[in-house]
Amino acid sequence: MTVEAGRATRIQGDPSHPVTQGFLCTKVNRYLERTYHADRVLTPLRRVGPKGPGARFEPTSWDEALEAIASRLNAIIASPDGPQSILPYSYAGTMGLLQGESMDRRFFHRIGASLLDRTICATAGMMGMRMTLGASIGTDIETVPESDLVILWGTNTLTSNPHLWPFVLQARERGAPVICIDPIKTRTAEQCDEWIGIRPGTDAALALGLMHVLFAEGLQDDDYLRQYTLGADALRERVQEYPPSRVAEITGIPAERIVTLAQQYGRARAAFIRINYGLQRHAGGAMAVRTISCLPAVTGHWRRAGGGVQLSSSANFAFNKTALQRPDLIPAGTRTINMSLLGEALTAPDAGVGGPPVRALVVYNSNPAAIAPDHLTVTRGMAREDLFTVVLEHFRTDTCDYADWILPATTQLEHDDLHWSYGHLYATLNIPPAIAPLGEALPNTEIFRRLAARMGLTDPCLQDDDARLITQALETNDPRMRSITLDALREQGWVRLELPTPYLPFAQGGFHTPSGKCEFYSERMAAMGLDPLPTYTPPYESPERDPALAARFPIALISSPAHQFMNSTFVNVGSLQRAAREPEVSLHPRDAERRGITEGMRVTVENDRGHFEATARLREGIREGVAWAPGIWWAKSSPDGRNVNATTSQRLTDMGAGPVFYDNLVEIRVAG
Ligand SMILES: Nc1nc2c(c(=O)[nH]1)N[C@H]1C(S)=C(S)[C@@H](COP(=O)(O)OP(=O)(O)OC[C@H]3O[C@@H](n4cnc5c(=O)[nH]c(N)nc54)[C@H](O)[C@@H]3O)O[C@H]1N2
Ligand SMILES: Nc1nc2c(c(=O)[nH]1)N[C@H]1C(S)=C(S)[C@@H](COP(=O)(O)OP(=O)(O)OC[C@H]3O[C@@H](n4cnc5c(=O)[nH]c(N)nc54)[C@H](O)[C@@H]3O)O[C@H]1N2
Ligand SMILES: [Mo]
Repeated sequence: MTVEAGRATRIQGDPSHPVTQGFLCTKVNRYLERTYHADRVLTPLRRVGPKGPGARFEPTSWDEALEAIASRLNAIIASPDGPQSILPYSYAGTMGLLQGESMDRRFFHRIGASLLDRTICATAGMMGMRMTLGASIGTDIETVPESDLVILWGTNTLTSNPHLWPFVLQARERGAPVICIDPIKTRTAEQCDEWIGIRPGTDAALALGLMHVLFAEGLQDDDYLRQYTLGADALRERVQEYPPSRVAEITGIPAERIVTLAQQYGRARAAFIRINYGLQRHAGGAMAVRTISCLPAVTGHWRRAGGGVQLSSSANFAFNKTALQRPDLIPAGTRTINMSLLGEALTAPDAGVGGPPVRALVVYNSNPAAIAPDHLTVTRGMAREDLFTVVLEHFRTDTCDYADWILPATTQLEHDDLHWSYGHLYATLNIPPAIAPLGEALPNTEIFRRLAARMGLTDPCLQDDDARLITQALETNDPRMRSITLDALREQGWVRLELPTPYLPFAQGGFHTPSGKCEFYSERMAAMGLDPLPTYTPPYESPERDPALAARFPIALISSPAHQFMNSTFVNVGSLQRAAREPEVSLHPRDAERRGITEGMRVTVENDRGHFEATARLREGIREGVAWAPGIWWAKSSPDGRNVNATTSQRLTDMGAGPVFYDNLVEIRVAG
């Protein structure tokens, strides 16, 4: 960061960082444009006039805002509905440990607010991993150059995880083919040696088919299976049900290619599979992740550098979250509300889970009016006159249109933080901040400290400052965290976890499951009433499960990340918005032709839940029957005031209770 006279003038990555190597993604390159944006919220704002699109606000003082919010929350706590009628709502605006999950949690725990189950992104995949490998731990991406086959499976790496790409290129330079499995020929698939255009939501079937061939052709590693896995015989029997011909029918991939892909995989010594969260946003999302994660144990690729599978590295980090979040403050019997069911929580009299209705919503690090599924139900709930809403934000997002109060929050340049990662193995410290807070903005931690004091809460832990929070996060006996000390972090900014190099997590078993083995057969899943073995679960919205629906809405809509945006963040940054053009929906030319749609036409994308307008883009590089609406536009920056989540549902995944954003059938027609 270059700062001149208190103003940040240039942003750069750290060239010495072993993973990022100084490279910043498209969005963060524009972080200064975003930080100094003329639309930043720089004072507390109070709504004047009605809630909803076009809501008007007037500036006010912190004193007035805090007093009003504190007295309203105290009144709700004292009312018959009690503290559980207050719901915090936060997710990925910042994933910093301080500004994302420290003082905020203490505050809500202490007042006895409803707990929020933070499922919106990753819980299905996390459960798939947990049931199979025991935790969200996988291949160290720094070993990927050693890999002899790279499969990018349900991941648009160049967009959503560009820091992996240089490692993939090194593997390719040494001869590893790079294959992309995705219903869409993404910009990543364009750069790969091969694109396999799978039917959405059918990845588990493909993995079962691959295992069928692996066993049939004797390509399994019997020694690894015997020593380090549980249920290999049962798995072997299960995959008998998935011969290539059947898998071809389910996945839309030719049977010969399924056979040759299995042979390629089985003959490789250290194949690397990168899965991302895209393929778990379907009915059987957890099972899909679980089933794919069985592959490297069948072939024993975990033994060698570069081999294995990675969804996330997050469980390698063992910061002291108990100290940070103080779950001991939670009153016994406090209910939990699933953030993916926000629409239901705000519109059902008992918040969908029993207990009082939600009377107050406190949103920070999130833009639920744009990003939560079934957006029209969400905004109908947020529009309730009796709902008291406070939003901590940088900008007047869709969510702010429903706020009673907006509080100005600092950005990453303006506050302290400590970060983990879900791709690599380095912790990062962000102190001191590069610049002073702009205007009257305050860090989330400070806002919750002040609110607690104003509400008369005297617990000392609600006044711990950021330096103390950092110290508390680092107090742990976990051996992996030994290298992560404040001094080391201060010196370099980032430090690798204390793990061997190369780090081969499961070369000799050591899985984090109850049995210590890779669990093809899961006792825990049997206890949950689920199929204990890998299996294929068709999408909710598919001809298999709902033929009548599929006849009316024949197109599977995927709304994965846009290259220029970070979820709904950066949507209002001019240069990025220009590059993303406008809300678009890509479809196959044959699907377009059948509907009289031509390139650039305004179309309506609809189903029974709702509709939104977008500009049609025709591309050969997409499966027929699939459409792609890159996300996540602010509804208010869309021509008809709606975004893709007008069509997505509040159904949940098989495990982890996550959303099924891409399990979404629609029809597309010429607008008007
Ligand atoms: N630029 C950018 N980067 C981001 C984000 C962003 O919004 N913008 N978001 C960040 C966040 S919060 C997350 S969680 C991560 C990961 O976010 P992900 O949602 O995993 O994003 P992608 O890597 O784009 O992976 C989605 C890919 O999976 C494909 N896909 C969808 N359904 C299926 C399926 O059934 N099977 C298969 N095989 N593929 C399928 C989509 O076509 C898409 O190319 O990205 C992070 N990085
Ligand atoms: N249709 C569809 N919907 C999706 C997805 C999809 O692929 N398709 N992806 C889903 C996924 S993976 C995720 S993770 C969620 C993400 O959903 P969210 O977690 O809501 O993420 P954003 O939309 O980026 O909104 C974050 C907000 O936090 C604000 N913010 C950033 N830093 C700070 C801070 O320090 N303090 C405060 N107070 N605010 C801050 C930003 O200005 C921004 O408005 O969306 C989900 N929704
Ligand atoms: Mo996410």
